[in-house]
Amino acid sequence: SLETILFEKKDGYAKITLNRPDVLNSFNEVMHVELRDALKDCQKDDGVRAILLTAAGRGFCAGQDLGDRAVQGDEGPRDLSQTIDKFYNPLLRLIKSIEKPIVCAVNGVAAGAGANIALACDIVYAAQSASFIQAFCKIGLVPDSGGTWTLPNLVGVARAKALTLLGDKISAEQAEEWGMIWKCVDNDALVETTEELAAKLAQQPTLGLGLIKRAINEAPTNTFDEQLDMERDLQKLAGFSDDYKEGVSAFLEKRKPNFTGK
Ligand code: T3D
Repeated sequence: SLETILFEKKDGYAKITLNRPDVLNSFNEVMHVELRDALKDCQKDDGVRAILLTAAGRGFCAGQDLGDRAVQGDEGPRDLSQTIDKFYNPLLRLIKSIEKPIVCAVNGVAAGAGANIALACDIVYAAQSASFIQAFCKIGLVPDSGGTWTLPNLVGVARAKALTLLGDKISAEQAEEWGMIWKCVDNDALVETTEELAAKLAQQPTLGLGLIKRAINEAPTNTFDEQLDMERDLQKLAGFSDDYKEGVSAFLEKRKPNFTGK
Protein backbone atom coordinates (compact mmCIF):
# COMPACT_ATOMS: atom_id res chain seq x y z
CA SER A 1 0.00 0.00 0.00
CA LEU A 2 1.09 3.57 -0.64
CA GLU A 3 2.72 5.68 2.05
CA THR A 4 3.21 9.08 0.46
CA ILE A 5 0.69 9.47 -2.38
CA LEU A 6 -2.93 8.63 -3.12
CA PHE A 7 -3.58 6.97 -6.47
CA GLU A 8 -7.01 6.37 -7.96
CA LYS A 9 -8.45 5.76 -11.40
CA LYS A 10 -11.92 6.95 -12.40
CA ASP A 11 -13.77 8.25 -15.47
CA GLY A 12 -10.89 7.30 -17.76
CA TYR A 13 -8.24 9.28 -15.89
CA ALA A 14 -5.85 8.74 -12.99
CA LYS A 15 -5.64 11.08 -10.04
CA ILE A 16 -2.37 11.26 -8.11
CA THR A 17 -2.36 13.19 -4.84
CA LEU A 18 0.95 13.96 -3.12
CA ASN A 19 0.23 13.09 0.48
CA ARG A 20 2.80 14.29 3.02
CA PRO A 21 0.83 17.34 4.11
CA ASP A 22 2.75 17.88 7.38
CA VAL A 23 5.87 18.82 5.38
CA LEU A 24 3.93 20.52 2.56
CA ASN A 25 4.33 17.37 0.46
CA SER A 26 8.07 17.80 0.10
CA PHE A 27 9.92 14.91 -1.54
CA ASN A 28 11.56 12.09 0.33
CA GLU A 29 12.84 9.01 -1.51
CA VAL A 30 9.68 7.00 -0.90
CA MET A 31 7.54 9.71 -2.50
CA HIS A 32 9.87 9.82 -5.50
CA VAL A 33 9.54 6.06 -5.98
CA GLU A 34 5.79 5.99 -5.45
CA LEU A 35 5.14 8.92 -7.78
CA ARG A 36 7.40 7.44 -10.46
CA ASP A 37 5.70 4.05 -10.24
CA ALA A 38 2.23 5.61 -10.41
CA LEU A 39 3.16 7.67 -13.48
CA LYS A 40 4.70 4.62 -15.18
CA ASP A 41 1.50 2.71 -14.48
CA CYS A 42 -0.50 5.55 -16.08
CA GLN A 43 1.85 5.54 -19.08
CA LYS A 44 1.27 1.81 -19.70
CA ASP A 45 -2.44 1.60 -18.91
CA ASP A 46 -4.58 2.22 -22.04
CA GLY A 47 -7.54 2.80 -19.73
CA VAL A 48 -5.83 5.93 -18.40
CA ARG A 49 -6.27 8.69 -20.97
CA ALA A 50 -5.42 11.70 -18.78
CA ILE A 51 -3.64 12.31 -15.48
CA LEU A 52 -4.50 14.74 -12.71
CA LEU A 53 -1.68 15.63 -10.30
CA THR A 54 -2.56 17.45 -7.09
CA ALA A 55 -1.70 17.38 -3.39
CA ALA A 56 -3.20 17.08 0.08
CA GLY A 57 -3.44 19.81 2.69
CA ARG A 58 -2.58 23.49 2.42
CA GLY A 59 0.48 23.15 0.17
CA PHE A 60 1.17 21.60 -3.21
CA CYS A 61 4.84 20.65 -2.81
CA ALA A 62 7.79 22.35 -1.08
CA GLY A 63 10.43 20.58 -3.20
CA GLN A 64 13.13 18.47 -1.60
CA ASP A 65 12.45 17.44 2.01
CA LEU A 66 15.21 19.45 3.68
CA GLY A 67 14.87 17.29 6.78
CA ASP A 68 16.73 14.66 4.74
CA ARG A 69 19.46 17.21 4.01
CA ALA A 70 20.42 18.21 7.54
CA VAL A 71 24.17 18.67 7.73
CA GLN A 72 25.61 15.97 10.05
CA GLY A 73 28.64 16.75 12.23
CA ASP A 74 31.84 16.28 10.25
CA GLU A 75 30.18 14.47 7.32
CA GLY A 76 31.69 15.61 4.01
CA PRO A 77 29.67 17.60 1.49
CA ARG A 78 26.84 15.72 -0.19
CA ASP A 79 26.92 15.26 -3.97
CA LEU A 80 23.47 16.49 -5.00
CA SER A 81 23.97 15.42 -8.61
CA GLN A 82 23.26 11.89 -7.40
CA THR A 83 19.68 12.61 -6.32
CA ILE A 84 19.12 14.71 -9.41
CA ASP A 85 20.25 11.82 -11.62
CA LYS A 86 18.43 9.19 -9.62
CA PHE A 87 15.13 10.95 -8.90
CA TYR A 88 14.40 14.46 -10.15
CA ASN A 89 15.61 14.22 -13.76
CA PRO A 90 13.95 10.86 -14.44
CA LEU A 91 10.70 12.24 -12.97
CA LEU A 92 10.77 15.30 -15.22
CA ARG A 93 11.65 13.19 -18.26
CA LEU A 94 8.75 10.89 -17.43
CA ILE A 95 6.27 13.78 -17.14
CA LYS A 96 7.40 15.01 -20.58
CA SER A 97 7.43 11.60 -22.23
CA ILE A 98 3.98 10.36 -21.17
CA GLU A 99 1.94 11.00 -24.30
CA LYS A 100 -1.25 11.75 -22.41
CA PRO A 101 -2.35 15.13 -21.06
CA ILE A 102 -1.21 15.80 -17.48
CA VAL A 103 -3.32 18.35 -15.63
CA CYS A 104 -1.81 19.85 -12.49
CA ALA A 105 -4.08 21.25 -9.78
CA VAL A 106 -1.84 23.43 -7.62
CA ASN A 107 -3.77 23.60 -4.36
CA GLY A 108 -1.28 25.68 -2.37
CA VAL A 109 2.32 26.81 -2.25
CA ALA A 110 4.63 25.20 -4.83
CA ALA A 111 8.29 25.82 -3.97
CA GLY A 112 11.63 24.66 -5.34
CA ALA A 113 11.34 21.44 -7.31
CA GLY A 114 7.64 21.46 -6.37
CA ALA A 115 7.10 24.58 -8.48
CA ASN A 116 9.03 23.25 -11.45
CA ILE A 117 7.29 19.88 -11.39
CA ALA A 118 3.92 21.68 -11.48
CA LEU A 119 5.08 23.91 -14.34
CA ALA A 120 6.29 20.88 -16.33
CA CYS A 121 2.74 19.52 -16.49
CA ASP A 122 0.64 20.20 -19.58
CA ILE A 123 -2.27 22.24 -18.25
CA VAL A 124 -1.73 23.94 -14.91
CA TYR A 125 -4.55 25.24 -12.76
CA ALA A 126 -3.88 26.92 -9.43
CA ALA A 127 -6.15 27.83 -6.55
CA GLN A 128 -6.30 31.54 -5.84
CA SER A 129 -4.43 31.05 -2.57
CA ALA A 130 -1.65 29.04 -4.23
CA SER A 131 1.77 30.50 -5.01
CA PHE A 132 5.01 29.68 -6.79
CA ILE A 133 8.48 30.19 -5.32
CA GLN A 134 11.83 29.47 -6.97
CA ALA A 135 13.21 28.88 -3.47
CA PHE A 136 16.56 27.41 -4.56
CA CYS A 137 18.55 30.66 -4.46
CA LYS A 138 17.65 31.16 -0.81
CA ILE A 139 19.57 28.06 0.25
CA GLY A 140 22.45 28.49 -2.17
CA LEU A 141 21.16 26.11 -4.83
CA VAL A 142 20.36 26.34 -8.51
CA PRO A 143 16.84 25.77 -9.87
CA ASP A 144 16.42 22.16 -10.96
CA SER A 145 13.62 19.95 -12.23
CA GLY A 146 13.81 21.78 -15.54
CA GLY A 147 13.09 25.22 -14.11
CA THR A 148 15.89 27.02 -15.97
CA TRP A 149 14.45 25.67 -19.22
CA THR A 150 10.74 25.84 -18.44
CA LEU A 151 10.59 29.32 -16.90
CA PRO A 152 12.22 31.34 -19.70
CA ASN A 153 10.03 29.46 -22.16
CA LEU A 154 6.88 30.29 -20.22
CA VAL A 155 7.52 33.84 -19.04
CA GLY A 156 10.62 35.09 -20.89
CA VAL A 157 14.20 35.57 -19.77
CA ALA A 158 13.71 38.83 -17.82
CA ARG A 159 11.05 37.34 -15.55
CA ALA A 160 12.83 34.00 -15.32
CA LYS A 161 16.04 35.69 -14.12
CA ALA A 162 14.32 37.79 -11.48
CA LEU A 163 12.19 34.87 -10.28
CA THR A 164 15.16 32.55 -9.89
CA LEU A 165 17.66 35.10 -8.54
CA LEU A 166 15.29 36.66 -6.01
CA GLY A 167 13.12 33.70 -5.00
CA ASP A 168 10.08 35.93 -4.56
CA LYS A 169 6.67 34.41 -4.03
CA ILE A 170 4.43 34.77 -7.09
CA SER A 171 0.68 34.59 -6.60
CA ALA A 172 -1.49 32.29 -8.69
CA GLU A 173 -3.15 35.36 -10.23
CA GLN A 174 0.21 36.82 -11.25
CA ALA A 175 1.26 33.43 -12.62
CA GLU A 176 -1.85 33.35 -14.80
CA GLU A 177 -1.32 36.93 -15.96
CA TRP A 178 2.24 36.10 -17.00
CA GLY A 179 1.26 32.91 -18.81
CA MET A 180 3.22 30.79 -16.34
CA ILE A 181 0.08 28.70 -15.78
CA TRP A 182 -3.16 28.21 -17.65
CA LYS A 183 -5.66 29.44 -15.06
CA CYS A 184 -6.14 30.61 -11.52
CA VAL A 185 -9.51 29.61 -10.05
CA ASP A 186 -11.37 30.13 -6.75
CA ASN A 187 -10.10 27.82 -4.03
CA ASP A 188 -13.49 26.14 -3.81
CA ALA A 189 -13.58 25.47 -7.56
CA LEU A 190 -10.16 23.85 -8.01
CA VAL A 191 -11.08 20.21 -7.40
CA GLU A 192 -14.27 20.22 -9.46
CA THR A 193 -12.77 22.21 -12.33
CA THR A 194 -9.71 20.01 -12.70
CA GLU A 195 -11.55 16.70 -12.20
CA GLU A 196 -14.07 17.71 -14.87
CA LEU A 197 -11.26 18.72 -17.18
CA ALA A 198 -9.38 15.43 -16.68
CA ALA A 199 -12.58 13.45 -17.32
CA LYS A 200 -13.24 15.49 -20.46
CA LEU A 201 -9.68 15.03 -21.73
CA ALA A 202 -10.08 11.29 -21.18
CA GLN A 203 -12.84 11.29 -23.83
CA GLN A 204 -10.69 13.01 -26.44
CA PRO A 205 -8.46 11.50 -29.18
CA THR A 206 -5.66 10.45 -26.82
CA LEU A 207 -3.20 9.45 -29.54
CA GLY A 208 -3.59 12.84 -31.22
CA LEU A 209 -3.29 14.72 -27.93
CA GLY A 210 -0.11 12.79 -27.15
CA LEU A 211 1.38 13.85 -30.47
CA ILE A 212 0.39 17.49 -29.85
CA LYS A 213 2.18 17.32 -26.51
CA ARG A 214 5.28 15.93 -28.21
CA ALA A 215 5.26 18.65 -30.89
CA ILE A 216 4.96 21.52 -28.41
CA ASN A 217 7.55 20.02 -26.07
CA GLU A 218 10.11 19.69 -28.86
CA ALA A 219 9.46 23.07 -30.49
CA PRO A 220 11.88 25.15 -28.36
CA THR A 221 14.86 23.08 -29.51
CA ASN A 222 13.82 22.82 -33.17
CA THR A 223 14.23 25.31 -36.00
CA PHE A 224 11.05 26.37 -37.80
CA ASP A 225 11.93 24.07 -40.69
CA GLU A 226 12.54 21.13 -38.38
CA GLN A 227 9.24 21.81 -36.68
CA LEU A 228 7.39 21.87 -40.01
CA ASP A 229 8.89 18.48 -40.83
CA MET A 230 7.95 17.19 -37.41
CA GLU A 231 4.36 18.36 -37.84
CA ARG A 232 4.22 16.52 -41.15
CA ASP A 233 5.49 13.32 -39.57
CA LEU A 234 3.11 13.55 -36.63
CA GLN A 235 0.17 14.36 -38.93
CA LYS A 236 0.95 11.19 -40.81
CA LEU A 237 0.67 9.19 -37.59
CA ALA A 238 -2.47 11.04 -36.49
CA GLY A 239 -4.04 10.47 -39.91
CA PHE A 240 -3.75 6.71 -39.45
CA SER A 241 -5.59 6.77 -36.11
CA ASP A 242 -9.09 5.38 -35.52
CA ASP A 243 -10.01 8.61 -33.79
CA TYR A 244 -9.24 10.68 -36.88
CA LYS A 245 -11.57 8.45 -38.91
CA GLU A 246 -14.21 8.75 -36.20
CA GLY A 247 -13.74 12.52 -35.90
CA VAL A 248 -14.27 13.13 -39.60
CA SER A 249 -17.24 10.71 -39.81
CA ALA A 250 -18.91 12.25 -36.77
CA PHE A 251 -18.45 15.73 -38.22
CA LEU A 252 -19.95 14.77 -41.57
CA GLU A 253 -22.80 12.86 -39.94
CA LYS A 254 -23.44 15.79 -37.58
CA ARG A 255 -23.18 13.61 -34.45
CA LYS A 256 -21.02 13.50 -31.35
CA PRO A 257 -17.77 11.58 -31.89
CA ASN A 258 -17.02 8.49 -29.84
CA PHE A 259 -13.24 8.46 -29.48
CA THR A 260 -11.41 5.38 -28.24
CA GLY A 261 -7.99 6.98 -27.82
CA LYS A 262 -6.41 4.85 -30.56
O1 T3D B 1 18.73 17.98 -2.24
C1 T3D B 1 18.63 17.61 -3.40
O2 T3D B 1 18.44 16.39 -3.70
C2 T3D B 1 18.68 18.61 -4.53
C3 T3D B 1 17.31 18.91 -4.99
C4 T3D B 1 16.69 20.05 -4.62
C5 T3D B 1 15.31 20.34 -5.02
C6 T3D B 1 14.67 21.41 -4.18
O3 T3D B 1 13.47 21.49 -4.20
S1 T3D B 1 15.64 22.48 -3.24
C7 T3D B 1 14.45 23.56 -2.52
C8 T3D B 1 13.86 22.98 -1.27
N1 T3D B 1 12.70 23.70 -0.80
C9 T3D B 1 12.76 24.87 -0.15
O4 T3D B 1 13.81 25.45 0.03
C10 T3D B 1 11.45 25.41 0.37
C11 T3D B 1 11.43 25.29 1.88
N2 T3D B 1 10.15 25.71 2.41
C12 T3D B 1 9.77 27.01 2.52
O5 T3D B 1 10.49 27.90 2.14
C13 T3D B 1 8.46 27.26 3.17
O6 T3D B 1 8.07 26.13 3.88
C14 T3D B 1 7.35 27.60 2.13
C15 T3D B 1 7.64 28.98 1.53
C16 T3D B 1 7.24 26.56 1.03
C17 T3D B 1 5.97 27.66 2.86
O7 T3D B 1 6.06 28.52 3.96
P1 T3D B 1 4.93 28.53 5.07
O8 T3D B 1 5.28 29.61 6.04
O9 T3D B 1 3.59 28.54 4.44
O10 T3D B 1 5.04 27.09 5.78
P2 T3D B 1 6.17 26.59 6.81
O11 T3D B 1 5.73 26.90 8.20
O12 T3D B 1 7.50 27.05 6.39
O13 T3D B 1 6.10 25.01 6.54
C18 T3D B 1 5.10 24.18 7.14
C19 T3D B 1 5.77 22.93 7.63
O14 T3D B 1 6.33 22.24 6.52
C20 T3D B 1 6.94 23.24 8.57
O15 T3D B 1 7.02 22.18 9.51
P3 T3D B 1 6.55 22.43 11.06
O16 T3D B 1 7.27 23.65 11.54
O17 T3D B 1 5.06 22.62 10.94
O18 T3D B 1 6.95 21.17 11.74
C21 T3D B 1 8.11 23.19 7.65
O19 T3D B 1 9.31 22.88 8.29
C22 T3D B 1 7.73 22.06 6.71
N3 T3D B 1 8.41 22.18 5.42
C23 T3D B 1 8.19 23.10 4.46
N4 T3D B 1 8.99 22.91 3.44
C24 T3D B 1 9.78 21.87 3.74
C25 T3D B 1 9.41 21.40 5.01
N5 T3D B 1 10.01 20.38 5.61
C26 T3D B 1 11.02 19.77 4.92
N6 T3D B 1 11.41 20.16 3.70
C27 T3D B 1 10.83 21.18 3.07
N7 T3D B 1 11.22 21.55 1.84
